[in-house]
Amino acid sequence: MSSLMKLIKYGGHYMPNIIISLVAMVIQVVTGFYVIRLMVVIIDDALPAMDTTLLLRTGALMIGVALIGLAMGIVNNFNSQKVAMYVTADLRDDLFEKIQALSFTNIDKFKTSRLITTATNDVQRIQQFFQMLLRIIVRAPLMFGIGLYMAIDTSRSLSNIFFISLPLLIITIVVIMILAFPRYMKVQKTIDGLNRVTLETANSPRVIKSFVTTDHENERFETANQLFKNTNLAAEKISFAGEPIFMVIFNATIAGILFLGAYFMDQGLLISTVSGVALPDVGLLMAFNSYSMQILFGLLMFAMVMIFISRALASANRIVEVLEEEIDLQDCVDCIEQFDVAGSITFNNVSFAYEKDGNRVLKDISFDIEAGQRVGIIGSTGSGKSSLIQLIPRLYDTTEGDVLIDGVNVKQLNIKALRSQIGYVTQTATIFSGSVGTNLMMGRPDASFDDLERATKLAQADDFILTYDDLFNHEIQQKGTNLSGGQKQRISLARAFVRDPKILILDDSTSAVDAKSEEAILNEIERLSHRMTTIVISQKISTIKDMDKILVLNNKGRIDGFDTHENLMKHSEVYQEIALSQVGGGVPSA
Ligand code: DUT
Ligand code: MG
Repeated sequence: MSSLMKLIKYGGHYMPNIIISLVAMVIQVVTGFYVIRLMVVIIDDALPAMDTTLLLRTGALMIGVALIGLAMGIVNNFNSQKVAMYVTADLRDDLFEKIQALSFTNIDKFKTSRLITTATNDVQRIQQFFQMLLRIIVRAPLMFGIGLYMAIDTSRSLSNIFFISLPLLIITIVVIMILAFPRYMKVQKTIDGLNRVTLETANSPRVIKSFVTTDHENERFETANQLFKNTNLAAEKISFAGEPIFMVIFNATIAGILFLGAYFMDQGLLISTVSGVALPDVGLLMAFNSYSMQILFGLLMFAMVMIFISRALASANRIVEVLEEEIDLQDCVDCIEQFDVAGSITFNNVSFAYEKDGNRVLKDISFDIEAGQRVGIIGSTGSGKSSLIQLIPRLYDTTEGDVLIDGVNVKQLNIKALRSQIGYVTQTATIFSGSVGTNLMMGRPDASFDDLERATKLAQADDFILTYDDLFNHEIQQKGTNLSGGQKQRISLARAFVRDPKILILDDSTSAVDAKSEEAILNEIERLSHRMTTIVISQKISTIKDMDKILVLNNKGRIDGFDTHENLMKHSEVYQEIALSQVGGGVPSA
């Protein structure tokens, strides 16, 4: 419940609308009761006495009051919709901001599909909740309270019927709540599953089609879909089952009132005297019946609110969980805000695991890279190369040991300032929809045309970009589907060059580039080496053998050697093995 209260606080910014909405609602409820009173006047006074003037006057008043009620209903509705929309828009903004701030470890924990469900579906539920809340929350207790008071005031003896029907109704509501809540919680979880499959399928249509695993994907989706359907059905069944039970009690109460009323009249009770003639007090019975309806509708609305609350509660918990997730990779409090990286990198006994208490991917890694050095990293797949370099821009924190840049622990450096001086080209080239230019300028938002041109040349991307009629304005489709693998790699390389980084990290970033372009890129890096430190991960010895030093990782996450190509060929078994397997792959004998 506390998580829902936290979200309700979002309404605070829209107090005027909330107040207008609530006041309108109170007026609407009061007009409803006033109409009943007027009806009693017509039945008990105007009709028996054949008083046409009173009849017309009261009738006109009834219409007027009913219209005011209607207008107030519209005002209430409009304002509650507005508040619900605004509140959830704010909520979505906050969620998005938080998701962006989450570290990789946080995201690994939540999973992308879960975050998507929360930012869309869960927020939708909260929107529905707000709409309901402002329309019903005050109306239900008002209708119930005033109705009960008026009914007892009208006839104490008839009111006895409530001793039976109200407890029954309240028990029904409570049972529905208890049964529905855990089920709705489960429904949200199955939506995650559905999103996960959809996301994966939509993300890799080519792999699925070429491996002809469409059937398998369909099956996976079918399973997730069935699970969602069944869980949803189980939850809705509770609401559906509750409704008829509720209606039976509701109708039985009305029937009971009429039956009791007729019985009392038969017994000579409920009689009023008009102009000396004793008549059954039909007006009183009708009024009592109308008040009862208000009481029952009040309860019915309350039951509906409860169902919406139980749904919203599940979503609210999930939203607040994300909003309050402690970002495990925080900027330090007294960190160095402004600094110019020179480019030396030190690892001191670094160990790293992706999950707390998880398997160590890197173990006791120590090495020094001087500013301006070019360092290659090699090791078999899964040896931890990508994991290692992600610790430099502090995308993850070490589990043990420290990473230092220019002798300062990266944890003491302002994250934004640190990352802005590092050019990191990820293993899979990531391209965003937009233009070539917008992609490149992610490297540096204030880059000039010349900067873009220079970076493009360094990355050997000029040969295709400069052939576009619209140059940097050339459109790129989502995920760069209109580019080849090598083109994507070169654009992401250029994006890192635009930044003019002090530390350049290439994670197997030339794997899809032709040999000639790769050589040209490596030559450019060598030419620029006085300006920056470069780390190049590669599976190929030919790519890194001319580097100043090469770091070799074995398949246990430890360093097997950190030396020049020549020395490694003599002393590192792992390196020798890799070299041997690549003979003929462009490696001259050592
Ligand atoms: N790993 C995780 N979670 C991740 C990424 C990797 O658990 O988010 C594991 C997989 C592997 C180990 O860490 O067992 C090292 O992975 P890494 O990607 O660092 O290996 P690599 O040397 O870069 O392999 P490749 O040459 O295939 O890129
Ligand atoms: Mg890798």
